Amino acid sequence: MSIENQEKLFNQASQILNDNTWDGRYTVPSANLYPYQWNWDSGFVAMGFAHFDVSRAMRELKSLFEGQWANGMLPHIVFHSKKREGYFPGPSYWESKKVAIAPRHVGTSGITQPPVHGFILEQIFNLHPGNEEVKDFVTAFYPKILNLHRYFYEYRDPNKEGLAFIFHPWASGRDNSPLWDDLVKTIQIKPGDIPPYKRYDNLKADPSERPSDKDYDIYVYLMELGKRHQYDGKEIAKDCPFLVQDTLFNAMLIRSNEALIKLGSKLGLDTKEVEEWNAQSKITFDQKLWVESLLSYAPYDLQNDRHIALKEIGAFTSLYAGIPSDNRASILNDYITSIANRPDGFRVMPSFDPDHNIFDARRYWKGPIWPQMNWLVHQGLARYDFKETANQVKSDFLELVDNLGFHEYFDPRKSVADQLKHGYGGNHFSWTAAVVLDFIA
Ligand code: 2M8
Repeated sequence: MSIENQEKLFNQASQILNDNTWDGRYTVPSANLYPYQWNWDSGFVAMGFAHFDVSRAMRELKSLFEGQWANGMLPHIVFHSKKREGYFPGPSYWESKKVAIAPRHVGTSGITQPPVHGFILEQIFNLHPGNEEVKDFVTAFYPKILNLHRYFYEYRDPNKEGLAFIFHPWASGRDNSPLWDDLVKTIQIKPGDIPPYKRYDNLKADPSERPSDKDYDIYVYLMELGKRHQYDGKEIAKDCPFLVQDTLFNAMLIRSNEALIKLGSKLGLDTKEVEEWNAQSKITFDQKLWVESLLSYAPYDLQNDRHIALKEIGAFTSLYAGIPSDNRASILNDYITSIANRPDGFRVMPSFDPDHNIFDARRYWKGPIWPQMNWLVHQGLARYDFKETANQVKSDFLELVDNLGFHEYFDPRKSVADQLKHGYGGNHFSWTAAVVLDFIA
């Protein structure tokens, strides 16, 4: 890509992040579709800001952690705005203020999202060597992330294996991924189990690119279950039908642990606890989640005691966390290369197995390319020195944004995407902008 083009994308991306910032304090993923502050979106946003306005980067994380609960849990949405912005479930749905350990001054959701904040903090720190303000910020912020990780090991790991469970598909960040299809089919919703509710997402984005109404019923069912247990992980573990040790979620935890260890040793902080967590987590992830017949890692369904053996993008983020041996890493790299070389012309990296009959190139987490996932996969491939594949993952993404705009997700089929001339879901999307900023900085 030419220097002029890179400059153009950099300027557009920074403009999007500035435009999506509300009250100068927090950035919404998309002003229309997601009008509050989201957990892992804001992690990527902070990394994007760190390239041109590090004060905003730090402010973004501070605002997000205003929503942190007393037990360390970081909710997936922080509702700084009390207005009903046309999003379901909005601030009043969760009833977080009825929970004694939730913040008093701001409403939040009761579920969490992939813990990216440790390595985001490391990115910000590394981008600003010698900046005393950044150093002070990182030192002050470190215990908040440590508390978050402690929460996962204490409340979300009933067998003390070193892997955290999630109890809602939204917590995986990959809402309607085919990973969850079979498991959610086991949940029978009876009349009266869920309250009436109204979706807005499928009015604002093309419904064929969004989760189905059936998916939403399950989301509400599981939120109701969480609410009944005051979102207490230990209680939820006892009777929730959806209890999953997810690949992406735990890879993010492990990579963020590693970041805390590295930052802690640079800043003279105590890293003993996080080192112990991480040593166990890395081993359990590699041993328990690898499925030889799939030649990949797969999430583990704790209630039914089985792997969810499907080829899906979360597994590939294990590379960024340094989990696989060189041999397993090569297997993962070969798979990505095979998709890039398909005769029917695919950009990498689709979020789900294109050869599976559930694959859907348009529908949300059932196949499209997602910006932040390409960033994570790129980092992992680079870590293992798979330079060519890493470059492909990066250039395919930048080409999509350059040709089609800053969308939420994209069609991986070259012929379709190039003819369509647009991406899917929301536009002027924050994490798309953030990833562009980091890739071309
Ligand atoms: C999507 O999820 C939200 C619920 O959290 C939704 O569909 O309403 C997911 O892509 C999630 O990973 C993302 O954080 C969120 C905001 O971009 O949107």
